[in-house]
Amino acid sequence: MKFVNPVVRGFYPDPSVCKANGKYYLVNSSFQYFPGLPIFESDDLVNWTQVGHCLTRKSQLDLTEERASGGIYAPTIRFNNGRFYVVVTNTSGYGNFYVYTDDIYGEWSEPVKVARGGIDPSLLFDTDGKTYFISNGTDDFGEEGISCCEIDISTGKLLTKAKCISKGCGGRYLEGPHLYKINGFYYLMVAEGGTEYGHMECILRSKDIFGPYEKFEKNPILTNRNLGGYHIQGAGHADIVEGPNGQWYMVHLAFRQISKWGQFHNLGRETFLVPVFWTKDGWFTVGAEGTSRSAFEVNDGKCTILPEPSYPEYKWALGAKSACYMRLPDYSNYEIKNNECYLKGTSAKLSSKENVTFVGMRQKEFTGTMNVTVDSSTMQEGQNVGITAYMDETNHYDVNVEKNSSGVTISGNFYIGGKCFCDQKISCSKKNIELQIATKNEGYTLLAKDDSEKYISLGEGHSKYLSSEVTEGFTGVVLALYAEANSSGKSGNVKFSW
Ligand code: 6LW
Repeated sequence: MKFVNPVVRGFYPDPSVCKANGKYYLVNSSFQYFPGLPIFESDDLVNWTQVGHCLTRKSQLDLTEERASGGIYAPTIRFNNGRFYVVVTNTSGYGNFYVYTDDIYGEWSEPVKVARGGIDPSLLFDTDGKTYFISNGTDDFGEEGISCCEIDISTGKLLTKAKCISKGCGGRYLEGPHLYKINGFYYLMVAEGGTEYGHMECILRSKDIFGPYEKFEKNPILTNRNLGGYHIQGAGHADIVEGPNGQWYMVHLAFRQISKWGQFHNLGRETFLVPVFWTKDGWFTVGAEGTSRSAFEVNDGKCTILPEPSYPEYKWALGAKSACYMRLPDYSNYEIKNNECYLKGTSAKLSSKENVTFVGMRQKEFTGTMNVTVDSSTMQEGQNVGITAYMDETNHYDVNVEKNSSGVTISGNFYIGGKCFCDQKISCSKKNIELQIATKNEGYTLLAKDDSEKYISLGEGHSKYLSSEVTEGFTGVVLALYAEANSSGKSGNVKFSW
């Protein structure tokens, strides 16, 4: 099998994978975006199609006023007795819970709460019918590490005290634990080192679920931290599964730097794939000597690093399943059709923690364009709408259209650290206003057509100011449409097309 990484591109972090009915299912974290927890399906672990989301209703997920990178953290997906389970933490107070479904293409259950702390929960359905819940954090005796307890999967009730089963392998930020039972051993896989440049994945095992766990002498089994001048960094937070033809694979998160030496990433953490190789004594190693690469060939239990692939151009087009909204959207403000949509603005602003009218897609590649036309005749005077390369509420680059009595004013607004920089504004009296965001590895250019039908640059902004290294947090850039109401709270049903 030959493949190119990332296998799921753009901000799709914290991957977890399971096998069911001959197919593979993947879930990612989603933070302040709605719906929560995107779900993908694949036949081969390489080509993934989104089938839906787990959290699609307010009763499952209320992200009102949620800060950027708050909300829904790392999930785990498992399949047991014909039922899919996804367990996750809502960090905005609700804590750990799981949802389940018997139909992966349908709706998921209401949340079932698990009264345990920590983040990054995972489930193990043991061969004797018991279900174990693990997460990082403190156990019932005050000990820090990975804690484990038995739960009743029909109610979420705790059946035993939670006990610390491991303190990991010495790295900071012990997280992302998963337990597997394979050939009589309990394997505990954990991420350590933090989700930045020191990230890694380690493995331990025991004959008893509550330990003691023995560490593999070749830990970490995955890290890219020693690859200088290599653009894929931050590899860790992984899950393993037996792939087609009995070859095992690991999905993990990593990020692509904006360049070989530019230690910034604005596309967020993405989903990567590496092969897993079992050793004779029942441990395993992964990837190319424990590293993740942009292209692999896996053959006969060995892997070869393939030459660096060229990354495709990204052409923005809003897709129904991959569309992401902000916090808790009021869907009555949105009407999305094939190549157009109608958005109604409210008093909520883009640069706030409110439920602004906003719909977008993750930026999946460094280079590409987003071309959108706004019908100014559908706007109310004084209202602002536009397109944005959005990292969080204080860091985003927008082509903003404000309607006035004689037409519109279009400006290139660069919000960095909550301050707005605007280099260029143009006036336009046309009905159809054409806007563009052009992206390259190192920068974004904001453009619009003036009355002479030429694209005018409204300024350039560096990608690094929209990177996680600068803005902090766990998300990546989302390329979106937005609409705000005017100061009297009025908005048209503003038509956008692309
Ligand atoms: C995730 C955890 C982490 O739950 O970041 O730094 C959190 N590591 O594993 C959000 O992705």
